[in-house]
Amino acid sequence: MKKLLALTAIALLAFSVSASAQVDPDPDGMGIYFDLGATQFNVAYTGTFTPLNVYLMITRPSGSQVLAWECTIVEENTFTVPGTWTLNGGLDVDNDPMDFVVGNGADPHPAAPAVMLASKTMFGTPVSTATFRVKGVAGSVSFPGGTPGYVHTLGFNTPCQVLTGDMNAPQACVNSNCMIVANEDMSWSSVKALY
Ligand SMILES: [Ca+2]
Repeated sequence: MKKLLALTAIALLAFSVSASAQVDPDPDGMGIYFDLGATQFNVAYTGTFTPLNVYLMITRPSGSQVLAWECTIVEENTFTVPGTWTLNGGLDVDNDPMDFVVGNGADPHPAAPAVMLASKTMFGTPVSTATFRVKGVAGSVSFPGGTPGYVHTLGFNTPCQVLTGDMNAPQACVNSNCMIVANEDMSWSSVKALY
C-alpha cells in the first residue's frame, strides 16, 4: 500500500503546491502519459474530434542517456481515430506495430525527468474510451525478466517499472480511472525527496 499512499500524498501536494508534479517518483519508469511532463495518466476526454496527445515516456532514468529501448504497448481503444504510434527518433527493428525494439544509434535521448520515446494523437467523442499497458516484449533476450527496459551504456540493460506496479492492468486511462496498486519499494523518504 505504500505506493498508493505516496501517490495520494503526491496528488494532495500537487494540488496545494504545484499542478505539474511528475506522478511516478521512482527511478526507471516506463509508461503512457497524456502530457510531456508525465503528470497525467488518467484523463477525461469530453471533446468531439479534438486532439488528444498520448506519449510513451521513460521517467527518471538512472542512466545518462537512452541508447536503445524496448516495450510492448497493449491498448483497448474505441476512439474514432485511435492514432498510430510515431517514434521520437530511432529505428524500430521489430515488425509488430505494438512491439517496440528501438535503437537510437548516434542520436540517443539525453536523460531528463521525462524522456519522450513515441507519441500519437487520437480523435474521438465523449463516449470514447482507451486504456494503455506497457509491458515487456515477449521472448526478449535483452530483458528476460519480462519487463520493458532501456540501454544507457552498451552492455547495461536497465529494466523499467510501471507506474501502477502491475504490467497486466491498465496504466493510463481515458474516460475511466486506472488504479495504482501496492508497491513495497516506495518509501516516504523518496516522496519527501521530491519537495
Ligand atoms: Ca515494432
